[in-house]
Amino acid sequence: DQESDIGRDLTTLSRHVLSQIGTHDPDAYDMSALMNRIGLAGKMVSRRLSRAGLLEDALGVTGDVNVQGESVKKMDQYANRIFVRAFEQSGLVCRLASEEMEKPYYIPENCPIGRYTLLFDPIDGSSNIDANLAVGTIFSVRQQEGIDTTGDADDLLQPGHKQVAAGYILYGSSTMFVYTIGKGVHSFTLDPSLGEFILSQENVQVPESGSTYSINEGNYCHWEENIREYIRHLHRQPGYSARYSGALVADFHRILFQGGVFLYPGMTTQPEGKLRLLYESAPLAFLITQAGGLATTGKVDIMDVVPPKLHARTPLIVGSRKDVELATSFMK
Ligand code: P6P
Repeated sequence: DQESDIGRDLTTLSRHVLSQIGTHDPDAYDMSALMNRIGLAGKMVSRRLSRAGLLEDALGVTGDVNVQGESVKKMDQYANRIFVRAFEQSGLVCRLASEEMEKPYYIPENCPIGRYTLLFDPIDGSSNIDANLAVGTIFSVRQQEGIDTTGDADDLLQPGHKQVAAGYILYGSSTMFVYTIGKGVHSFTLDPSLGEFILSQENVQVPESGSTYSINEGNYCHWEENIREYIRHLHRQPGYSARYSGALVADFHRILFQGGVFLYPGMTTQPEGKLRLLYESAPLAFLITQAGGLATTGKVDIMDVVPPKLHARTPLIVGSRKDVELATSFMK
């Protein structure tokens, strides 16, 4: 009815963050403004993605190779630039660390103690863009604990428990914003007619088990025997389906809402796995933990892992508690 429509459309992202923290807390306005700024950057990325096929310079690669040795997609570079520019005049974020930048980007005028560091993967799964498949942005927020004089961001080499906020934006059939500040997981849907992320579900809880598993079976020949044994075990279970999109955010989002398990394990060719700890696995581990699920390396909780360097990789098993426990039991 009219009243509930009005109530719903007024529950925007920034208002929800304020209500989560409480306006008595001075940090409430900063965190609300920070989330809103991330939302603005996400809306700009979403707008460009929705018209990518019509633009001269949105699809394809730039010709550069990033610090990861991966070819840079034009949208990776565009999205990274949007996040950097969005926070330059914000007064909120002192430093940005991104998959697309070898060193963090500092905004000195924003760097009094107690400001935030934003760690992010601007476009996760960017190889999907040219095929018009879902991609996402993943972000993690940590307290800026001091001025990092060496520029090596050594103060960021701390476990995922130090995160103050985490979330992602999923550019799918709709554009969704999912976040946690440690008080549950909440999802928002972009209403293009309003240009606002409107609350679509509060306190999302991941089902304690699911019927899908998500892993790149093309890597079978590189898996350790324990992973092969686990997957063969799943193949013998009736009713299990494989779902793998090539974009971590899309696979994670399906699991968050429908249950299941995603794995990018260490392999004989790459024992530390492929996914990054600080701005891919740790934020998703914060989210899944808040939603009642689990995220491990196969040995320990992702949130306990201390990265040796900024762009450290980690094996990742994430999803429904029972499914992750079963998978992890094969890793011992
Ligand atoms: P593979 C995308 O490059 C990404 O970082 C994740 O989004 C995705 O889950 C994974 O890598 C896909 O990697 O090796 O299966 O193509």
